[in-house]
Amino acid sequence: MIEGRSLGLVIPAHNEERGIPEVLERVPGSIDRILVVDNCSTDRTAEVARDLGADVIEEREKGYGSAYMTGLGAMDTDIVSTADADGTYPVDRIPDLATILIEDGLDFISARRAPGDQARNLDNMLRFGGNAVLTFFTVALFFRWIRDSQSGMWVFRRDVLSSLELTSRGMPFSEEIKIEAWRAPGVRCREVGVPFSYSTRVGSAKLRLWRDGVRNLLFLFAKRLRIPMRGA
Ligand SMILES: Nc1nc2c(ncn2[C@@H]2O[C@H](COP(=O)(O)OP(=O)(O)O)[C@@H](O)[C@H]2O)c(=O)[nH]1
Ligand SMILES: [Mg+2]
Repeated sequence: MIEGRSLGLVIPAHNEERGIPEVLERVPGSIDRILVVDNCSTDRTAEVARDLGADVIEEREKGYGSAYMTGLGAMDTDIVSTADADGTYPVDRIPDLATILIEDGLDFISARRAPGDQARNLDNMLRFGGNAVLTFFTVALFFRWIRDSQSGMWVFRRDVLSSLELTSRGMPFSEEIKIEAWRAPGVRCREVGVPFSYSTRVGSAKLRLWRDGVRNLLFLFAKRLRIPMRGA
């Protein structure tokens, strides 16, 4: 509970038996409910999550957005937060973000990732470059001042979901939820910086850099032009 409001955390997970403990062990006590969405895992993700006290639901349609649509729909707390199942996001900061949400009268916060001690390898540079390109086009196409369009950590009032038109079932879900929140009438949004490091990821990345990067970019144009994009 934060200031009398219940607080939940939704975590999409595809084969993250190693990442789940990294996340769940750092979840602060003020988070009332943790919901792991097991998305077609072939490892012990669900079992590990249950053993650590999380509720687990299954989503059989594979995809980051599919997992979130199911998980967000099943969450019942006043305030909802999200994070990857890989240990990269500082879940210990969620209560602070929820406090800002309540005290500043906001509806939606997206955590802006401030890079920490990042290893300078090609993979990380491509991620930063890709994120910069996608964020540039998000701002250019939708005229909303967002600086980290690909962040997967959000803290928001659950009732804003009904104002958002979410169509993506894949990785573009992350940019889409921000675009929708930022342009929904009456929904007050803010980005708040959090420490972040890709290098802390446990287990293999599920994102495929080039394929998902290009898809996320095409999705922005398709959404801007209101053309439904298959497989997004
Ligand atoms: N890419 C992807 N991630 C999924 C899927 N289902 C659940 N996830 C989870 O979504 C999160 C994001 O994936 P990740 O590889 O960390 O992407 P990145 O943080 O952008 O590098 C992880 O917790 C995954 O386990 C899926 O079908 N595809
Ligand atoms: Mg991740």
